[in-house]
Amino acid sequence: MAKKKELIPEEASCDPAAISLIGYACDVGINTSFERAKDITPCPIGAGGLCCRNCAMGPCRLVGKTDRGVCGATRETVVARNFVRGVATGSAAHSDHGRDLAYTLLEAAEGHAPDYGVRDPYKLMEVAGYLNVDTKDEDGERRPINEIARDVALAAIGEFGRVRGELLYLKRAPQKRQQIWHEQGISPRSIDREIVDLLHRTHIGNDQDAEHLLQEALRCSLGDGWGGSMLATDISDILFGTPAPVLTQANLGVLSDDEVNIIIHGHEPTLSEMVVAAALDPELIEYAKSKGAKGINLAGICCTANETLMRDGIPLAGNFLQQELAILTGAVEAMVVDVQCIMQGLVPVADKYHTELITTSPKVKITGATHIQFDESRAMEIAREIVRRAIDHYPERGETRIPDISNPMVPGFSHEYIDYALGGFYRGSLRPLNDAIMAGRIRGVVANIGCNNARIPHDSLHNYVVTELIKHDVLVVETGCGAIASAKLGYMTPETAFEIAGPGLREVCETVGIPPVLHMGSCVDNSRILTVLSQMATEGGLGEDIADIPAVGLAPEWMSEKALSIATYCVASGAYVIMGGRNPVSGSEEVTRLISEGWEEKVGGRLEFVEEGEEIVRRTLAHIDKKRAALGLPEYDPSQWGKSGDGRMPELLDLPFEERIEAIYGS
Ligand code: SF4
Ligand code: MSK
Repeated sequence: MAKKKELIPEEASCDPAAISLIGYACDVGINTSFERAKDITPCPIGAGGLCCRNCAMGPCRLVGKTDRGVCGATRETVVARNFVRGVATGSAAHSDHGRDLAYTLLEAAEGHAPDYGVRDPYKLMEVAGYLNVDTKDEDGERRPINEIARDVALAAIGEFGRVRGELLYLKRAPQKRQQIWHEQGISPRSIDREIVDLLHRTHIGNDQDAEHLLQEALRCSLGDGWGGSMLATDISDILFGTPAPVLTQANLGVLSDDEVNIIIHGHEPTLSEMVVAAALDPELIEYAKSKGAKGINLAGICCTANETLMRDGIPLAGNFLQQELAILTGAVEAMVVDVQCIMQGLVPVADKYHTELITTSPKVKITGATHIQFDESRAMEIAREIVRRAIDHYPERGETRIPDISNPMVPGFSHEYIDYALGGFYRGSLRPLNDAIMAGRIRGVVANIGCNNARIPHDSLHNYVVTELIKHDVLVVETGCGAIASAKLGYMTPETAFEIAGPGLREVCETVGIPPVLHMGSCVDNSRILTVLSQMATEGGLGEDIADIPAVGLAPEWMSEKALSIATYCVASGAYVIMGGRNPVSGSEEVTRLISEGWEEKVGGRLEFVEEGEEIVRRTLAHIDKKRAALGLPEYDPSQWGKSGDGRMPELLDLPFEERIEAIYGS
């Protein structure tokens, strides 16, 4: 019998906190996703998209001489159908998240959810404008906030099942982009309709033309990016506040040895914001003390973490592949989860400790976990109950092994804050960013987003590409688990710019006081990136469309179907997107061509799958330089920059006067 492969922690992750706990799990024989990824060999047929199980005559595995399924479906059709099903599911997940937030706003506005309210009235007014909601009455007087909030919520909910026309938010895109969508016939008619339409097409006996299937995937994904996700972001800001920078910490070292630790995990901020409030309740803090703890400590995993991090500074415990590891510290009293990216593997790990895994969404139950269903009308009461349960577990805590590893970070770069940082309160603008790109101080912009994937050493590709890009003067904006990887690496403080960033990027970061890697939020907040790109395109100097900007989207460690939807709507918005890991359409050269060259001809963006980090960086920089050249911008030349800026002061002050002048102005 073949000897079982051994899991080497240093090969499974490049995060020292994760490595120490993977090693511990191996020592004590606790099964984690790292171990399972080693033990399960992915099916190569399914991995390339060549296995169809869309009807009971299959599954049909189109390999070797088999080039058609029982129904006659070709490889192209099967591969495309599998891909677009992923896009539809990802789009549904994001968009349903947005719908739930719209219902929370409605409940709050109508007085049925007394623990919620409008925390950012300015954002409410802005969103009212996009959704054609009047903010003034017939006499020109401002309508009551709750009335506006109710109408905004109803208008948002209406976008999911819009009866005629197209999504209202599409008009937030540059004119040229809207025109391309109209010409291609891919402007989404409603959010739900495009998801249903796309799924319908994949049923046996429907759309059997790969290009046609992929065309509807573009439309469906736009309903996510410029619909469900954008609404989720906007309504979260209205309810919980628009993010602005805060100082906090990232990695498992944020767990506390002498406080009750509660981890919030998933994606929706609705309950977690209440848990944040409950954890500050003096009565509950006293209760924790009565059980021998010094207090209550909250930390987050995945995108619920990103939501509460940006608004409240709640520290990050880690990203997707660290969820089981957090429990392995032995220091977590409760892990409270809502929706998406929650591993069923948490249950057997939690069973080995005193940790209670609590599911809260009506959509998510996990066998073996406690279910406390969330209800907006009793939000605070439920949050308090959860915190109390966590406190009750504290006396059961045994030995702990919290890695003493965390890094400071500054998250909270909403597009509103970036405007403010660059232009001030009265003249908020992206002009300085456009100018820096036009001058070549910033070579271009990369959005590095997406998950971890147990098939790729944890965080390794995120860390590699981000390091290389900022070294080459590329400003990086991030969301999701990619953002958490950079935060753990310490790249999300302005000081990093002094150490790693290229000379031009460093000068810009020093002047504005921002890190070279900006945390822009959770998975749904990729819509913030779309907003920034649209503003850059309309600001002037970088063309007139998102496709003209020297920018690239990356998801080097993607794993979820939401990532497929994000990638597709970024492409449909004009971006070049590179995803790491295996190509899920590798089973068909034609489909691989259709999503790259084919989509580029139609919408200006293209999607490629590239496994090696070096090649991802090479293609990214080549694309940025190509776009710079097309705009007639000067060639990237780092030797021009770095002669100013605070970062050089210590070095310059050490030089004799003449040499200092020469260093600054040249000889
Ligand atoms: Fe096979 Fe066609 Fe059924 Fe797919 S739809 S399982 S290819 S018979
Ligand atoms: S949580 S979708 S693993 S980014 Fe948004 Fe992370 Fe990917 Fe989930």
